[in-house]
Amino acid sequence: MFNNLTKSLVSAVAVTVLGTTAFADNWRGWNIHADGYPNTVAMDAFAAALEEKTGGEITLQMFHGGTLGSQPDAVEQVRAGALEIGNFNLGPIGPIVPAANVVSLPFIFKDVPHMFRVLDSEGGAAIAAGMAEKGLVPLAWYDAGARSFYNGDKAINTPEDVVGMKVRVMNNDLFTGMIAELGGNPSPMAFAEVYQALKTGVVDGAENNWPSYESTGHFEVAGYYSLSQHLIIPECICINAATYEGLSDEMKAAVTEAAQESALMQRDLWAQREAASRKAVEAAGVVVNEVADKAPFQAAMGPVYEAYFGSNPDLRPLVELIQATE
Ligand code: GTR
Repeated sequence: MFNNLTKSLVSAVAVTVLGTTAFADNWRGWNIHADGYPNTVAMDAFAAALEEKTGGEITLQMFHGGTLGSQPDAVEQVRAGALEIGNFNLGPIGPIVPAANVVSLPFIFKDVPHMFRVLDSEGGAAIAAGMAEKGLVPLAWYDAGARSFYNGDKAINTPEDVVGMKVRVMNNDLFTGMIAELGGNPSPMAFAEVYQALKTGVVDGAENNWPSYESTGHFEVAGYYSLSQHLIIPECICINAATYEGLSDEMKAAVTEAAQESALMQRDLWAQREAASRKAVEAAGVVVNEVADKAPFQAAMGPVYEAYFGSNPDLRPLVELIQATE
C-alpha cells in the first residue's frame, strides 16, 4: 500500500510539474502456473502487448508459479490494489462475488463452447458487473477446459465410488458441497499443496483439467483419471477496478485489446496443451476412464443448487438464462 501511495504521489507530482505523465506505470501480475503452461505464455504475451499498445506508458511484470501467494490471497491483493493484475480461475472468486459463482455450479455448462457463448452474452455481462463491484474488472476470458476426478487406486464411474474418499477442492462452498453430496469428504486446500497431499495420503484424490493434472505432476501420484467433467470454470485476466477506472479511455481500450488478443492466443494454446497433456499422461501409464453415465453425478447436485439459491435467491434467473442458452 505504501508503495502504491508513494507511486501515485510521485506520478501526481510528475503530472502537475510537467503537465504529462513522465513515468511509466509499472504493474505487477500474478499467475499460478509454471513456465510453458498456456496461461503463462499468454500472460507474457499480454504484458508485451500492453507495453507496445500503450507506447510504454504501462509495463507489466508477471510473477508466475504462484510465487506471490495462493490464489485466494492473490484475489484479495488485486482487489486491494496491492497487485494490479491476476490471471484467476473464477472458482476462488465465487465466494466473494455471488454472480460469478454461478460458473462454479457443477454441470452448469454443457461444454466449453456453451460457456463462452454465455460469457459473451448478457450472462457474462452480469458476471463481469458483479466482479467489478467487488474491485475486479475482467478484461478477457481464458479457457480452463473441464475438471475431472483423479485418485490413486480405482476408476470412478458412479457417485458410490466417491463415498468415503477424501477429495481436495478449491476454496468454495459449492465444491465442498459437491463432494459431500457425492458422499466424499471435501478437503479445501491451496493448489501448491496438492501434490504432497496426494503423495502422503492426506487426500485420496483431487479434480482438475488435463493440463493442470499433467503440469503439476499430480498424475505421478494419482494414476486414475475419470472423465466426470463436472466443472467447466472460466478464468480471467482481471485488473484492479480502481486502476482500470483511473485510465483514460484510450488506455482502457489499449489494455482491453491486449487482454483480448492474449485470450485468443491462450484458447489456441489450451486446445493444443489439452491434447498434449493427455498424450503425456497416457504414455506415463495413467488409466483414463471414460465415465459412461454422468447423469447420476448430475442428479446428486440438487442440494448444491438449492444452497446457492438459498443464499442468492435473486440469482435464479441468471442460472435459468444459462440453462436456456443454446
Ligand atoms: C487450475 C487453475 C488454477 C487453480 C487450480 C486449482 O486448473 O488454472 O487457477 O485454480 O486449478 O485447482 O487450484
